[in-house]
Amino acid sequence: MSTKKTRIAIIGAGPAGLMLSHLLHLSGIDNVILENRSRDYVENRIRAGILEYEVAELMRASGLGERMDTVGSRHDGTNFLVDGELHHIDFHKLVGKHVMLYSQHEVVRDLIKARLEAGGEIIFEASDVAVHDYESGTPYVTYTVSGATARLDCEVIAGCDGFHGICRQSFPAGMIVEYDRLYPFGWLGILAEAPPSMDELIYANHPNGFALLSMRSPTISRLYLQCAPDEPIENWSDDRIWDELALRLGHDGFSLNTGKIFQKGVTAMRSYVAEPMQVGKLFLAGDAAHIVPPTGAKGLNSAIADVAILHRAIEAYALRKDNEPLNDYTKVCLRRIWQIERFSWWMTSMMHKFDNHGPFDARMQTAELNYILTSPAGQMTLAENYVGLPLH
Ligand code: RFL
Ligand code: PHB
Repeated sequence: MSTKKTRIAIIGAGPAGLMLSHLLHLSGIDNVILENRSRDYVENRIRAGILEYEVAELMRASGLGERMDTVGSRHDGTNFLVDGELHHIDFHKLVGKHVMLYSQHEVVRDLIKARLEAGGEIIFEASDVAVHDYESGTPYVTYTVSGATARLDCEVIAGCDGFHGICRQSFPAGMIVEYDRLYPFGWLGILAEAPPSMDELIYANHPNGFALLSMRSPTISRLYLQCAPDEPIENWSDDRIWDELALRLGHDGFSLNTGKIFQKGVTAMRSYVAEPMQVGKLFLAGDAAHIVPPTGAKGLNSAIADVAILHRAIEAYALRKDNEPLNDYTKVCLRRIWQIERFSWWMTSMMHKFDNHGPFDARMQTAELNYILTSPAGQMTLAENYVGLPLH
C-alpha cells in the first residue's frame, strides 16, 4: 500500500473542503484533499447563488475576488412579494452591507484553480475513503484510487464531505445527538436561457405556494417553485412551470422573461444539526454537520463560516501548539449555526404555504410578514441576518 504524509487531511472538495485547504495553504500548513467525484463533476454541480458580505470579503482577502467581482453582481437589497404587493428591502440603507450573487460552482472552480496553481494536492475520484485512529495522536485515512489502496497519515482530519459523507457516520455509536426537521414541501428549481426579469431577487408568498426569482448572469435566470417534497419532475412540463411562475411572481408592471429551460430538479427541504462537531482529531464542517432549507440562502455561507473558524483553530494548533481553539471548535461553531438555523427556519415558515395551516395560522403568517416588511425594526432584522452574521 502506498503511504503519504500531510499535516491536515481534508475529506471532500466542496466549498468547505476547498476553502479550508486554500486558507491553510496561505498559512503555510500542508494539506491534502480526498474527493470521491471527478473534477468535472464538482465544477459543474449547480447549487447555491448568494454570498454573504463577509464571505465575499473573505474571498477577496484570500486572493479570490477578481472573477467574483467581474462575473458576479452586487445586490444591495432584495424583494418580497406578498398579497401581490412588492416590498423592497434595502440592505445597504438598513445595515450598510450587501450580498454578492455568484454561483457556488464558480466559487468551487476558483478554489480548485487556486489550489492547483499553488501546487496543492486534490485527489479526485478517491473511493472507499475511511478515517482511522482519530482519537489517538496518529490519525490516518485510507482510500482507493485507480484501483490501488493508499494511506494518508496526518495530524488532523477535516470532515468536509457533505450530508451523505462518511465522516459524521464514523463517529462512535451514540455520540452524536441529531436535531432534525423535514418540511412537507420541496423546491422545483430551473435554470433557463432567459434574461433575469428583475435586477434583484424576488421572494414570493402566494396562495399557491412560494416562488423565488433569482439569476446567474445577464442571460440566465434561476427560478424556484414550492412543490411536493417527492414531486415527480414529469408532472411539470416547461409550459406548466412558466405559467405557475408567472402567476406566483406576478404583480403590477412585472413581466416574466421566459426561455429554454436547460436544467430542472427537485430539492427536499430540511433543517438538521449534529452535535458535537468533533471527536478526537476529527472535525466536521459544512453540510457534513448541518443542513438548512435554502430559503435564507445560508447553506454555502455557513459551510464557509465553519472552515473560517476551523482554519483559525488549526492555525493555533499547528503554528503555536495551542490546542484550545480546536477544543472549543464545536462550541464556537454551534453558537453561529443555531442562529443560521433559526433564520432559515423562520424564512421558510414565513414564506411557504403549509397545507396543515388552519385559517388562524394563515392570518398569523400574514401578520408576521406585514410586521417584518413594514416596520423599520422588522426590516433591520431581516437585513442583518440576510447579509450575514460575523464570521466567528
Ligand atoms: P458539499 O458541497 O456537499 O461538498 C461535499 C464534498 O464531499 C464529497 N464527498 C466525499 N468525498 C470523499 N469521500 C466520500 N465518502 C465523500 N462523500 C462526499 C462530495 O462529492 C462533495 O464534493 O458540502 P459543503 O462543502 O459543506 O458545502 C455545502 C453547500 O454545498 C450546501 O450547503 C449548499 O449548496 C446547499 N444548497 C443550497 N444552499 C443555498 O444556500 N442556496 C441554494 O440554492 C442551495 N441549493 C443546495 C442547493 C444543496 C443541494 N443538495 C445538497 C442536494 C441545491 C441542492 C441540490
Ligand atoms: C439561488 O440563486 O439559487 C438562490 C438564491 C437565494 C436563495 C436560494 C437560492 O434563498
